[in-house]
Amino acid sequence: MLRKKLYTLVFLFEENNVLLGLKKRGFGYNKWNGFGGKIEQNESIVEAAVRELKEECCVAVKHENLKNVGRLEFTFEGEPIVMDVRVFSAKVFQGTPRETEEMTPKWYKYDDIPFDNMWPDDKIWFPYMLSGNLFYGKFNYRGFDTIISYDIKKFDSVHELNKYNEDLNTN
Ligand code: 6U4
Repeated sequence: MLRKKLYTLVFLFEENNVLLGLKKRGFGYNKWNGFGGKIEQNESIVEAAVRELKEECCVAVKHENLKNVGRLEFTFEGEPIVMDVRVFSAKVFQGTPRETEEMTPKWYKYDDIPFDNMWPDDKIWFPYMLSGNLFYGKFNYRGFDTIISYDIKKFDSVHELNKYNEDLNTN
C-alpha cells in the first residue's frame, strides 16, 4: 500500500520574474525550486505554505494571497510513499527574499529558468504554471534523475482542480 505524504511548494511572482531558491541541504540539494516542505501536525496546508516560505526566504504572505495553482504527485520506484505536493503562487507578499540556512533565493526571468539544474519534472509542468493554467501532474521516478512515466492534466477552473484537492484546507 502506498502512503501519501503532503508537501507545499510556493512560487512568488513579480513583473515576469519568478523567485526560485537553490536548496542548500536535504531533499533536492543543489536544485533550484520553489519554497516549501512537509505539513506539520495541527497545521493546514495553507498554514504550512506560509510558514515554509517565511522560514526558507524570510518573505511573509497572507493566506488570501496564496493561489492554489496545481498538484504534483511523485512516486519513486521501490518506495512505498507518494509525495503529494500542493503548488501555490503569490503576487502579493511582504519583505525582500533573503538567504537562509536552507535556500539561496534568486529572481529569474521566464526565459532564463535554469531547468537543467532543477527537478526533471519542472520543465514539464512549469509552462502550465507560467501561462496561468491549473495542473495536476503525476510523475513516476527511477532514482532522482529519470522519469519513467508521467501524466499531466490541465484544468480551467479552481473548482475543477479542487475536486482533486478534496482535502485542501484553506483556513
Ligand atoms: P526538512 O526536514 O525541514 O529539511 P522540509 O523543508 O519540511 O524538510 P523538504 O525540504 O524535504 O521538506 O520538502 C521538499 C520540497 O521539495 C517540497 O517543497 C516539495 C518539493 N519537491 C519534492 N520533489 C519535487 C519534485 N520532483 N519536483 C519539484 N518539487 C519537488 O518541483
